Amino acid sequence: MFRKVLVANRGEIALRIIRALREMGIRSVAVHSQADADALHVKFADEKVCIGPGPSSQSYLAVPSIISAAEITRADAIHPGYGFLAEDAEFAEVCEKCDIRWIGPPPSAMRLMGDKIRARAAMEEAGVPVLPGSSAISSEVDLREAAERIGYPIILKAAAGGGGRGMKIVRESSRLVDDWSVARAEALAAFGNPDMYVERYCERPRHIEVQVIADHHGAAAHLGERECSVQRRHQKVVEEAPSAALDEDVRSQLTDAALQAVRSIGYHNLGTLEFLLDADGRFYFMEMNTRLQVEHPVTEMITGVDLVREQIRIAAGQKLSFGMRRPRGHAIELRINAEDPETFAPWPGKITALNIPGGLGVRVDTHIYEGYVVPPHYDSLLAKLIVHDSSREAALRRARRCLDEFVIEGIRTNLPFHRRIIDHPSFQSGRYDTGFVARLLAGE
Ligand code: MV4
Repeated sequence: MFRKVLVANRGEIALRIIRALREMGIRSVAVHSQADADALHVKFADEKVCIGPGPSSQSYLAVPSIISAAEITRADAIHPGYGFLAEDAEFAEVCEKCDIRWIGPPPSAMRLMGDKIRARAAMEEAGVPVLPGSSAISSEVDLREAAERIGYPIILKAAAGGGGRGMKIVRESSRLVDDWSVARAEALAAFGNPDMYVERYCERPRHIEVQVIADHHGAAAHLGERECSVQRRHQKVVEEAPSAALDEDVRSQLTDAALQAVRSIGYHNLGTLEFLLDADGRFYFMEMNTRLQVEHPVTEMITGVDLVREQIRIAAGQKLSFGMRRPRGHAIELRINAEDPETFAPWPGKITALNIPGGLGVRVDTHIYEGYVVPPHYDSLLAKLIVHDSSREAALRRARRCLDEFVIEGIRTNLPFHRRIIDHPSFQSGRYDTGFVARLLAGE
């Protein structure tokens, strides 16, 4: 097992990883920007290294500074968390070349899933359902042929896109070529890669993802699904497990497909397969995230598996510590952000008063404290409130109770927005899709 691990991240997830390391008897190294000198992840790590100024480009994304910090502190491995360098295959390779173990999947798998066209082909190869679509479109003739074959509406997607970036819906053939040109130019500007492909557009889908994990000894497992349809502009706001939209039959088809995918691409460590679920209950592969996800605690709450500990064990060459798990009860996660609850504008500043909810079945993953100053340089996630209870109804009541107890003063937060979501009849009933938040905001 590793003696010392460097955590290449900040905020709640850095703290989450440092906690796992401490429980495993592994020393932790925090890296931090000048803006994060007073951050909790720095306080709770065994060692700390300042790696640069506030902006992430000069700190949490600065590969040479992070590698130097690992070498100076003689860390055996790096855990990247989520965001920043977590899906950077090149960084993973640099780590391994410097004899620092990468706590994540093989760089080859990261690269495969980073190219949405190759990922789609690999899934089709593995027998995982994908929507009718194309490979890379290289000419107007290609484009027309694909669109006619698939039928409208279609969606144009960037090979280098993902997470909702670089997409365009086309509803009629008269818009096709113009939209493609614009999308292509946008993809080139945003990702340095103009490659596009086409899929049939699925209206009002649900976003359901499957947590998978595999060790280097041939063991692979899924840990059930997470329902992530409550999103605003491709940012998840609420996640829950299990999904209210799946019966046992579709659930087992979905998890079987995810597991089959993992085995077929030679994947190791933790990953998530994202699927669209259409109104008829059919599911289709969307993309695979080759990292620990923000919403991983939802799965931890219903399975009892410490996913970060498993990641570390797997990277150190150990076996999965569990067999297949029957999920228990229901978990809901609310992402609490420093933002205006009406306009969603980021709202950095000093937290002057704080009350964090607690009690049975309540978990709050956060790095904030009274007096903490939320810096302007990073994403607005302040805390994740995760509740667990025996049923969805009971978990909803617990979430509502915790929202009543949660007090954050001095800055604006989306706590009021969460109360609107939790109280909404569509959310209460479990019958919602990826258009739910937009309709809520439109007053429908
Ligand atoms: C789609 C789709 C409908 N049809 N693909 C958005 C994020 C990226 N992972 C892919 N996304 C979508 N792909 C086809 N063929 C609808 C979306 C989509 C979406 C997906 C999940 C969650 C929220 C969403 C919001 C808008 C669009």
